[in-house]
This record gives sequence, structure tokens and C-alpha cells, in this order.
Amino acid sequence: MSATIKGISKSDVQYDGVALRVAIVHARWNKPVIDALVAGAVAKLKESGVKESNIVVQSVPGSFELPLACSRMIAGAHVQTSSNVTDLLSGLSFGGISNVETPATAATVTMPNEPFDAVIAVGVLIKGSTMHFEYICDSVSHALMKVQLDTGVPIIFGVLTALTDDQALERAGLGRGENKGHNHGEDWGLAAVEMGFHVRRWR
Ligand code: DLZ
Repeated sequence: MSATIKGISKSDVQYDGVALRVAIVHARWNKPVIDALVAGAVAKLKESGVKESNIVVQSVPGSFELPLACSRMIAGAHVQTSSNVTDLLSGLSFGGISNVETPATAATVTMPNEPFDAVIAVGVLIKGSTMHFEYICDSVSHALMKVQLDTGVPIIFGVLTALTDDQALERAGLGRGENKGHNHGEDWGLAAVEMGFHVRRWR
């Protein structure tokens, strides 16, 4: 059987993320997959030189909330996080990276206002028995495109639209069979650095 031609080819250029500030906005539905994708994105951001202090991780309930969250994060709106929301979180921890929900007792968390060079929107949609999936996939993908075109800040489309649990797991490198798959979060981290780098030059 011939090898697949699918997938992104490696860039010839090693993009330097040292000057970049990147937000990761992630949904909490299907969290084991989300966690692996976010970890993959963070690993590649750091490998590309993005400083931990310049990575901000923000969670939202579901994928439907991603476009507004990305839009407001880009606008530099101050994020309010209530402690009861924090209690629901299992506590993502990525070293020294700013996770705006981490302070368990904080009623309000204020983010610094420096602009983001790129935002990675991470969600995992898995088809159920109703039309929910189709509506959310469609509206979220269009809205994320609109946010990036309206703001000029690259939004990396880290939303998996999977028909089965296994499809989602394999795209996070968590496949249950022999083939563990590939963690697409890593690609999204690299894409954020590449696009953030370009957009700075294109200003
Ligand atoms: C309601 C819903 C459903 C059915 N499925 C998913 C999903 O697979 N992935 C996801 O990220 N979110 C899902 N949601 C939640 C919606 O995105 C949204 O959070 C709620 O409808 C509240 O607006």
C-alpha cells in the first residue's frame, strides 16, 4: 500500500517565537482529548521559543463559546473568572504558563493588555444523535474565521469535528488501538508561531 500524501509538510524555516505572545482558548467538553491537544500545542510553542510568560491559557465551557472568547481576548478585554467556575476545572497545569483560571480563590483575574500575535482555539466536537454537532461545527468555524479576518490576528483552527470518539482520540495521539494517531495540537502550536511571525512582518 502506498504511503499517504495527507498532512502538513514541515516548513523549511524554523520560526522563532521568542517575541510572540500567544493565547490558547479551549473548551472543556471531551476534556481528556482537549488536555492532550492543549499540552501538544504548549509543547511546540515552547520548543519554538515562545516564553512561558507569553502563553495564556483560557478555558470556556464548550466550543460554541470559543469565537466570543477569542474575540474578547484579542480586544484585550479583562477576563473575569469566578471561583465556582474554577472549582469545576480539574486544574490544567503547564509549568509557569498563565492559566487565567488557576487562582482558585480569585473572584476576578485581570490579564495584562499586551496584544496577542496568535490565538489557538481548541475544541473537540463529537457527533451525537441530534443535529447539535452540525450547527455548532458550522457556526464555530465560520465565526472563528470572521474573528481572525475582522481583527487581523491569526486564529488557529484547533477544533476537531469528529464522527466518533476514536477519531477524536487518534487526532490527539490517544488512539486506543495500535495506531495512537498524531497529536494535532502540536501542529497548531507550530502554526501559531508561523502565522504570528508572518503577521508581524505584514503589518
Ligand atoms: C451542547 C454541546 C454538545 C451536544 N456537544 C458538544 C461537543 O461535542 N463539544 C463541545 O465543545 N461542546 C459541545 N456542546 C456544548 C456547546 O458547545 C456549548 O457550550 C453549549 O451549547 C452552551 O452554549
